[in-house]
Parts: sequence; C-alpha cells; structure tokens
Amino acid sequence: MYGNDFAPLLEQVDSAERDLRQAAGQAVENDGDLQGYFDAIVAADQKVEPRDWMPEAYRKTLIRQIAQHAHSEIIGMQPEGNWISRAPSLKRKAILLAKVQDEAGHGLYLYAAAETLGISRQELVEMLIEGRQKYSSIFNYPTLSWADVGAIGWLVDGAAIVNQVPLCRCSYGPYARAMIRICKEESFHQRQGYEILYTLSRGTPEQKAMAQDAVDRWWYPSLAMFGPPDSDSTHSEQSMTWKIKRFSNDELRQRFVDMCVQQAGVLDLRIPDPDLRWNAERGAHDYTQPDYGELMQVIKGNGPCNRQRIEHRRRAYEEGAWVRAAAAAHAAKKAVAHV
Ligand code: BYC
Repeated sequence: MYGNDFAPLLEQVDSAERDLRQAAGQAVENDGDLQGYFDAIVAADQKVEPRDWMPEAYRKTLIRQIAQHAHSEIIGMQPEGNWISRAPSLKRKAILLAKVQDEAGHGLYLYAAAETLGISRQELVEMLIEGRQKYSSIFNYPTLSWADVGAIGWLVDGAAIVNQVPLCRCSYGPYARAMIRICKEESFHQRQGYEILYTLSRGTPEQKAMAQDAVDRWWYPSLAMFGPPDSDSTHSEQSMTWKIKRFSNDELRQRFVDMCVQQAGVLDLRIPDPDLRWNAERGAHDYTQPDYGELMQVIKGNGPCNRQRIEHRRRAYEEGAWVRAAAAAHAAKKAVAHV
C-alpha cells in the first residue's frame, strides 16, 4: 500500500511461527545435566519453556526486557490517547481508538509472558511507577499536532516492528509466541500512521508542513529507540549468546534507516539528516547518529514528559484499585461456586 510494503517482514513473522510450531515436536537429549540441557535447547534453536530449568541470569534478563517492553506498550497509550478526542474525523477516531486498545492488549500479552518467569503483574506495575523499571525512551516526547499520530505510526511503530520481528525467534517460548501476535498487529499500526502522513503530505501546504514538522521531531528519538550504540550496550553480547536478541542495536538501527529512506520518498517527506546518503561500498545508508547523551537523560527520567507519564500511570493504577478488587472478589466467588 502506498509504497510501504511490509510483506518481507510479515513473511519473517510467518516463518518464525512455522518454526515455533515445528520446535514443539522436536526433542533435545536430556541426560540430567541442567545447564547442558539448557545450552542444547538454545543451540538447537528450540524453545526454553517455563517448566524448564534456566540460569538465574537468563530469567532476570528476560524479566527486565519483557517488563520494559510491556511497560512501553502501556505508557505508549498516553501520547496517542492524547489525540483520540481531537481526531479530525469519526473514521480517524475509530482507527486510533482501536490502535490504542491494541497497545493495551500487547501490554497484557507481555505481562502474561513475564509472569511465566515467576513474577507477578502487580510487582511489575509497582516497579514501573516507583521508577525501578524502565520503559521506552520514545514515549517521553510530547504529541503536539495530529501529524504526530502519523509520525508515531510510521516511525515509532516502524522501528518497533524492525526491533520486534527478530524477537519472534527469541529462545524463550512465551515471549516468542507473544511477539508473533504483536508483530502481526503492529504492521497495521505502522500502515495507519503512514497513511495519515501520506494524506497530509498531499493536502494543503499547511498540512504538508505539519507532517514535515512531525517527522523532523520524531526522527532522531525513533533512531534512539534501538538503544545505545553496540560499543556501549551492556546486555547485547550476553542476550545474543542466549538468542534472546538476534541482532545488535546498531544492526537493527541501520535496517530501519534503509527501510525509511525509500518510504520517505513515496511520502514526499524529508528525513531531517543532511548527511544521509547511500554508501555503495557498505550497501547501506550512512546517516547521523541520534544524540545518545539525550537518550541517557531521557532514560534517567529527565525527558520532556517522564514525570507526567508516570504520574498519569500511577493515578490510573490507584483509581483502578476498586476494579481489580471487585474482579478478584468475583473470581473468588465463582471458584467457590464451582467446587
Ligand atoms: N529506552 O544494553 P542495552 C513499542 C536501556 S516501543 C529506554 O542495549 P538491551 C511500542 C536498557 O534497558 C519499544 N531504555 O539493553 C510501539 C538497559 O538498561 P538496564 C519497546 C533503554 O536490553 C508503539 C540500558 O539502556 N520495545 O513496543 O540489550 C506503540 C543499556 O541498553 C532504551 C521493546 O522494549 C530505550 N530506547 O537492548 C506502543 C523491545 N534502549 O535495564 C509500543 C524489547 C536501551 O540495564 N526490548 N535502554 O538498566 C529490546 O529489544 C531491548 O531491550 C532494547 C535494549 C533494544 C530496547
């Protein structure tokens, strides 16, 4: 559609799903050596499941990454939610509403995957609102115009897909399965944003300027989503050995830039990087790196909207306490009725 063809990425998701099903039917030899069995499962591209023994550090890394990912989905509802009541038409409102609801669903799949590692959702949410666990830097930037909803879809969801498609092959079964479903839905999100920008870009000069302004503000924060450069990434090496991560932060960032260049051409919008050019020798685009000093500041809680985002989440959590209590009481009554 309109030149943002995601077919190759979705084919990778389908092929990861096929491999996942096949993995379920294959056995890895188990002679009682727990570490040896774990290593053999990872080496054979099989899946580690919740019932399997796993190194404590592997479990901790997964909880950290899956929780950060779940929190990102939930906090990510805020910048876009800001525009639901101001969407320019009923159709746009309905689409955005569905998209934001999907993010809530993604958060739920991911919290459920994290819970299989022996931590409760309540603990995870408390760690988020107490600032003990992170969420993606990208959601600490404000959404200033309707075109930002387009730029988030095109760039932020686009970056999320590039990062997440390889996670469909993650060595931990519940995370890989959640990612397959999420990636299929995420491709629709990317298309809705792309289509908003495509429409604005072909609208009035003011609309086109609004689209360009949004792309100018979201480009570098989107590049920063992939994390620090490989030389400063503390977890990449170990996570790649465990096949949680399949590609490094810089490899995925490069893949994203190369994908966006062609799409920006179709959108007739400019990527705000005067040094962006094709490098025939590398077979990839050279580009300006995002400001990693800024990324570290945002990660530490000093981005433009960090406080507002956490405060909003804390309020929603506290105000929703009675709903959780009522649901738990209802479930307990039903359980008694079924005894
Ligand atoms: N923001 O060693 P590194 C989405 C932290 S959006 C905040 O490279 P790792 C969505 C990192 O946690 C995106 N923190 O770490 C889209 C680590 O800190 P700790 C959510 C960041 O884990 C639309 C430290 O920096 N996606 O889904 O190997 C709408 C060193 O980094 C960031 C995911 O979470 C950042 N940008 O690699 C709604 C995908 N970058 O824990 C929602 C899953 C780095 O040592 N996650 N840090 O204190 C991943 O793929 C990886 O965790 C990352 C980082 C590539 C993000």
